Amino acid sequence: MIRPASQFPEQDRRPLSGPDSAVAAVSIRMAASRMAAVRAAFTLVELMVVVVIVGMLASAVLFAMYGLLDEAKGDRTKTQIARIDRFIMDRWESFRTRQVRVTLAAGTASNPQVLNQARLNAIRELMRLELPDRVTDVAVDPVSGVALPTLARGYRRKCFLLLGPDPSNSSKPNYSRWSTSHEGSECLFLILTALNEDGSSAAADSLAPSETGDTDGDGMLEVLDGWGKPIEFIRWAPGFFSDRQPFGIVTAPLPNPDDPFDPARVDPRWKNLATPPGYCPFALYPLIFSAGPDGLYDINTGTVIYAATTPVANDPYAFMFPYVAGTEPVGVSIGGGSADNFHNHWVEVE
Ligand SMILES: [Ca+2]
Ligand SMILES: [Ca+2]
Ligand SMILES: [Ca+2]
Repeated sequence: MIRPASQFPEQDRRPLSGPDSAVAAVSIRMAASRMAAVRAAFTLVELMVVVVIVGMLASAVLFAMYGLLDEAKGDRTKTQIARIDRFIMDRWESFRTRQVRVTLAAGTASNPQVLNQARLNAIRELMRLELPDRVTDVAVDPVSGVALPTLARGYRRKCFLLLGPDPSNSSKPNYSRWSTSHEGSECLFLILTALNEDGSSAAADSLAPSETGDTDGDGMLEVLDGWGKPIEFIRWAPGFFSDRQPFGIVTAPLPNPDDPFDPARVDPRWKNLATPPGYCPFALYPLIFSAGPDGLYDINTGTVIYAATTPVANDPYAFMFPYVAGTEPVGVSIGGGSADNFHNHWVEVE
């Protein structure tokens, strides 16, 4: 219990004076000084703790924001790929029922086998020309006897606008300016921005300005993912194993699905299954892929010139088997960087 000052004895309430008061003053100053020193040290520690905590919080927030940003880029890329996949697959499906006019060489017997082979060759050539994935698919004329299709003529006109005329042939685009880096994405841009016969654009309306750019500076535009890297395109990727192409190399006709464009099984490999390196021509689906968060593709896009492949021109399975160093099949993974890629063989179409 605290007593009021009036309850203390008289001598206790008298003010200090003389030597007593000087000693008391010094004691009070020393105590205050000690208190101040203690207080100063405490403030510094406090400050350091606060700095550390703020630093940790800032890192955590930045890390979380970076993760969210990366996730948003991934989501945008998946949506883009799903959208492009729908467009490309519609066109791909149309080749099943595509009418083609084939011209047999003089003196060739016209039997079903020959006609089916001629039709398959023509369909594959039209796929190369209308779904190009490399410079030579656009630049090299048909070799199977089909006429250059309207879409391919449109691609060449756009190349002419973007690349200018060839110095040695002013009616042709200057393909020497078109670098092979990101050529799949550059072809994808041509496909998506092609005009239909009625003048409407095919898929360009759904491409935002931020989705296109020329990252390699060759004049040809690419389709860009959420990270600003080109989304690549491979029309035939026999080396790519996925949900859509699960079996890869097989030497028995089943259970993998056949090439849907060759129902009569006229591809030369069907005659040679028992003899290595025989294998079944299996269904191939266009591959549309982003490098993903790590920016690495690690997918072999090859150096195939399809108009000159064997055993037949425009062979979708070029270099498939046996594997030869330097000519691995198109679509095969060539490094761990392919693991985080986004692509249309697994992306859920929403
Ligand atoms: Ca290029
Ligand atoms: Ca380019
Ligand atoms: Ca990657």
